[in-house]
Amino acid sequence: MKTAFVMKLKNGFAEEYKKRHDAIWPELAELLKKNGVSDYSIFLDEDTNQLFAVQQQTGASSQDLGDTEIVKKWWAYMADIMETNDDLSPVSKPLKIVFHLD
Ligand code: RM4
Repeated sequence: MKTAFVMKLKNGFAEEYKKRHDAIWPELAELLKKNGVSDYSIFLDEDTNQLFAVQQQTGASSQDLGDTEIVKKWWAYMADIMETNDDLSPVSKPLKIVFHLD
């Protein structure tokens, strides 16, 4: 199942965001894949700093893995450049699919 959600980057951190994701922690990548997340991309609207994430998931979404230590650590690591909730999880909103062409 393909799902999508939005998050928010703090202004001026586009380069840093990409740099950190280019060097995503292997253990996080492994956890995502082990939990059925694949074909996972995040796009940035440079005018609004909105992050648009899209992924294939067979089970939990990447955002549902926040109870694992590695995701909590990653979210804390990213918190200085993203809009977060009090628990440092990224503010994220799931999106409704309205069109798909195979
Ligand atoms: C994002 C955000 C998401 C995580 C990806 C890898 O910035 O932290 O929750 O799944 O990185």
